Amino acid sequence: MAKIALITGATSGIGEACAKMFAQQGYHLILLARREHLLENLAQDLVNNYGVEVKKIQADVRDKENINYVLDTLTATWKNVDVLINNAGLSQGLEPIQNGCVEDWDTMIDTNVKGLLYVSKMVSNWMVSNKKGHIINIGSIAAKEVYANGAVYCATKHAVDALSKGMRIDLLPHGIKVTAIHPGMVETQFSIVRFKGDENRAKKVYEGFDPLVAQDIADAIWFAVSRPAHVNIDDMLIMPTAQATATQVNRI
Ligand code: NDP
Ligand code: 8X3
Repeated sequence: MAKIALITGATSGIGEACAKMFAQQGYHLILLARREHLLENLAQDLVNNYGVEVKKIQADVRDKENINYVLDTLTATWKNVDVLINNAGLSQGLEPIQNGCVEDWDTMIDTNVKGLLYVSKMVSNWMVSNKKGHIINIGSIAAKEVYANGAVYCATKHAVDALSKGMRIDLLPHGIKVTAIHPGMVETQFSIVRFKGDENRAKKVYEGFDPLVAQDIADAIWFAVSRPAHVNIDDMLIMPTAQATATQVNRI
């Protein structure tokens, strides 16, 4: 029977690259995100090109009741999830703490921390019952370092780092793997979202060097998932060659 991966934030960037990678490997997929037309297009593409089954869930990870409902009402077959990729996340704004927008803080904390928890609670219970599973949490270099004007985003990713360690301890008796993947700068829609649609400002973030691309992160995730049963990759920090720290980038 084919394995199943549930990917949050599957409609662009790292999540979309993971969906394609896992489909190539023959996984059936549960794809969760808010933008329905992108989910629909991606699902069609994966079904047509890889012959896998795809369950689309149009949902916002911040909506606790709805997340519980849409996941709980999946059939027993779809609840047989082998791999959960907690990828849905975002940054909003880039300001010093005293000028920060409280609504942006709520959005980041509710999505990156609470949303990840809501999905993880449901799926980890299935994994415990099924006596198998692998949870991949997408952290960031911002989980390891703090940079100017990014305190709240960095705090949410530090939380993902702590949650990954805690999940690994709590799920240890159940044989469930937990891996944290921490990328440096990846050119996706991330900066467009951070700068609220200002594409010119977003483009400048990646000028003068080769940033990571989403496929680089999907490759790393697949490496972690494809290790033998007795091996777990706890934590991986993946940077562009031209990036030494969160803020030091060798631009030409
Ligand atoms: P993108 O903006 O390209 O993708 C983000 C994805 O998350 C989209 O599919 C979006 O879908 C989904 N998403 C956002 N909010 C929600 C929500 N409330 N509910 C459900 N889905 C949501 O960015 P990336 O691919 O770069 O980001 C993926 C992850 O990687 C994030 O956790 C990010 O913090 C992390 N990361 C990114 C780095 C980078 O430099 N790009 C570096 C390090 C980590 P939709 O809008 O359809 O809901
Ligand atoms: C996203 C990348 O550079 O803003 O986690 O920390 S960065």
